[in-house]
Amino acid sequence: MERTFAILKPETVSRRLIGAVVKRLEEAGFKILAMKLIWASREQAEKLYEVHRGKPFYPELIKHITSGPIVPMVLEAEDAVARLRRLIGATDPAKAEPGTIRRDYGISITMNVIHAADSPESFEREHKIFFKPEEILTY
Ligand code: FUP
Repeated sequence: MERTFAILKPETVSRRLIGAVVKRLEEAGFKILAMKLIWASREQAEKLYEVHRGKPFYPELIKHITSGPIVPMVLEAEDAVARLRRLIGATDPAKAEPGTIRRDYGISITMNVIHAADSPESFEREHKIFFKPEEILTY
């Protein structure tokens, strides 16, 4: 079993789509090992998006992810990283495959519903920004 990391973004929480998206994740076979509602600090946001620092869209990215509560989560499934990336679809909702979460609920490239780790290494780095080891439940 593999683990991955996801974040339901502020527009997903404010549009009351937490349940709809979590339902899609559960129906796809992902097991939730950790999940909470938090308001990310600027420090957490800058760590999460450190690879994008200096890019033209970086300020907007930081502003958006800290604009309201978010739901970070640790998920488990066979081949979890790749499977979640397929399930959410391309970064730009307009270019995402029909039936993907971003295609169905996305508003724009910044407001694209959900963040997901793009590799096992990203999972390792990213989930630690939001969770202590004891918050990840084994069951
Ligand atoms: P993804 O892994 O699919 O979330 O995409 P990236 O890591 O490439 O981008 C991270 C976030 O940056 C995206 F959620 C949206 C934002 N972004 C832009 O706003 N403009 C771009 O051109 C690329 C990314």
